[in-house]
Amino acid sequence: MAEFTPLDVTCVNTIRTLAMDAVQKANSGHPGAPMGLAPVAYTVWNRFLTYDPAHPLWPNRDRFVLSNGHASMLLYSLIHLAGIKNVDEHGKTLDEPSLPLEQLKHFRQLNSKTPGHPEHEYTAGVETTTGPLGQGVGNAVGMAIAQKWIAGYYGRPGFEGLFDHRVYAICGDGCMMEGVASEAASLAGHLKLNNLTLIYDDNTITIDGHTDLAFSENVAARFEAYGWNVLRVNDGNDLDGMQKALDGAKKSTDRPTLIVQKTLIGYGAPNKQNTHGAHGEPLGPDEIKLAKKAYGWPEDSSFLVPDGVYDHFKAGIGKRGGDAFAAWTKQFAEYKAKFPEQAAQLEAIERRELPPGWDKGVPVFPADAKGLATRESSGTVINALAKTIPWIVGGSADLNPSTKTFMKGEGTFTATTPAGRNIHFGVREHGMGSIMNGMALAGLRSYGSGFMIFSDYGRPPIRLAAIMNLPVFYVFTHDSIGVGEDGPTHQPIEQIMSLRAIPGLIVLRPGDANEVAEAYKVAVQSKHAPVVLAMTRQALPTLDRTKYAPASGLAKGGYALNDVPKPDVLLIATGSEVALALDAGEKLAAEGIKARVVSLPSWELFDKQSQEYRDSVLPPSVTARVCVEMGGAFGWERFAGLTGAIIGMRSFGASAPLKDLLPHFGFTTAAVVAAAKKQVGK
Ligand SMILES: Cc1ncc(C[n+]2csc(CCOP(=O)(O)OP(=O)(O)O)c2C)c(N)n1
Ligand SMILES: [Mg+2]
Repeated sequence: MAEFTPLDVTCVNTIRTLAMDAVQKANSGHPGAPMGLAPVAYTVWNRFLTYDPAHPLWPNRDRFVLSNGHASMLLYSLIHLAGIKNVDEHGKTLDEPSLPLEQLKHFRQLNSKTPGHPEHEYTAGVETTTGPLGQGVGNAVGMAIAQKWIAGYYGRPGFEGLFDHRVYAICGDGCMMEGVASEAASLAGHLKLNNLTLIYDDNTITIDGHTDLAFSENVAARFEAYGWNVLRVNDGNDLDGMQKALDGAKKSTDRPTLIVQKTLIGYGAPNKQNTHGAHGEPLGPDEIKLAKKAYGWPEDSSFLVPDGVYDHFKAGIGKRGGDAFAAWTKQFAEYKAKFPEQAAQLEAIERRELPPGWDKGVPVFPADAKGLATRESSGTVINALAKTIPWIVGGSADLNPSTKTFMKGEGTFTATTPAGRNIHFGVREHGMGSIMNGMALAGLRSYGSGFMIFSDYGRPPIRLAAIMNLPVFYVFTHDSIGVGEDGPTHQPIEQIMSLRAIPGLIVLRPGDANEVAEAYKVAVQSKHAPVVLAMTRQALPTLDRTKYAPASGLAKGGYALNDVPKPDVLLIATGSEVALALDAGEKLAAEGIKARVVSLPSWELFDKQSQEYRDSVLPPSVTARVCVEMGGAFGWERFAGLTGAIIGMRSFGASAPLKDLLPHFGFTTAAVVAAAKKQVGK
């Protein structure tokens, strides 16, 4: 092993001082963790990470995840020193640095490329958006799963080197306390993801003070119990020890590795190191001077990168990554010649495109008054798409028999069958979402399913998928009090509306089997937005589309189902309530009241249409309106207006057969008819 030299230590101290100086200049941020973690992060980057700074989106690059995102200056310093190139919004690499020194000087400022917490797609070199503690651990597990799957599915003898990257992640005490990290780590151990190395910054300090205030478990023993290979480095400056541990991680054949890395938060700052005072505020000019003195650094310097540092990164990560990229490019050309179809698919994955003919198997469902649950038609559609889009990979949080999202004949992803496309996430909604994000960051069309009520258990990664513009999709079934006997704990009320409140997330609540098919088309064609598909437990009629407008109207978010040019009243419904509204519309027609029935499966897609289109569907002059959705009424004022009626839920549900719940909570044709008549003054 190559000896560490004083230049290596200079590189480490450059990372430390850049972090200190940037936080001080911004007068905001977290200097302590970067100062403690600089040696191990440096060792990972300059000695292990196979990453070509000139090609930041190279698919076989090793991934580096900073789960303790508050330590963002650690990552920004590394991106700067490694000379990672910038990437434009189309994924084209530019001949300019991602983070010139100037950007470090604008840490945390408006429009700088160095926001408070790392933001994926915003700063080249940032693999995932972190800050909500624990998420990075889940993302890293997802990336490790994606690597295994891609190698399993696309790997061919002699071409193993095309798909052999590793995932490195750093996390802190906070991540280790968060449940999401435990969920993901438990699954990672079960799946024997030996391509994953997690470095735990065991500095025993969090915001409130010493971890003994709230955290006294043996983390190493916990991870051993999860089935991880656990290694320890007891000194935060022991570069040789780090190198040994990281080598050990690479040698693990059947387990992911946790390196329990002891560090001192704020290392070198004499009055603040090893205290929570170093966590989340600038050190102050005096303390910075003292720390620089301790490093043997010019005390009055600021943003100093000593001679030789850039070159040392060039000779380390730059050379290793550049050579690997060149070898990979050559080998990929050979692969492409031998396996053109697979190579084309891999290229489509990178561009988030779909294969030709992806929609040819999507079924059209015949009209059927008895109909079927949308979770059932959903199962049919996802299975059709699974045949044409091989990189749809996902599963449920232990609810396959209920959510119907198992892809038949596509195998199960396990340590020994890594080409399997069904993932058993276990009862881990939060971990599932975080893992899905990691998989999507690697280009896979990841999905997860569960009960709508438990979307709350996995909400943080849904929000992060929206922040990162990741096209994951969720299939949340049992989407209303239609759940029936399971009662209020299982009946979603506010969930659908609260998902609509997440910016950028597309929520779709299809009203019959053909709207389900159209909803899936939207979901898989989405390139930059996550999608939630809300599906019923109970059967819904499949509408006769010779009588009503085609289901393709779903893509516009909302459309008129019946042809009523000058309506007296608008009946606006989603999902299972569309049939109810149509029924009410017919009763009203018999009484001479012209009701236009509008299916509004997606507020977000409807919002994207022109004012003209929206007004044509919901004419502003028609203020007599009834909105019907078997979810929380809160928010429907937006379409009902000040005087319209809202038939929704204003309490929790109840445990009873659905046939009794519907009249009890007012979801009947008679109730809709009565509300509409009141609206038109009859
Ligand atoms: C889910 C979540 N909860 C709370 C926070 C606020 N927060 C940021 S850092 C931190 C303490 C983290 O401690 P640790 O990971 O040990 O970081 P260190 O102090 O060692 O840098 C907290 C509570 C957060 N970012 N995410
Ligand atoms: Mg800590």
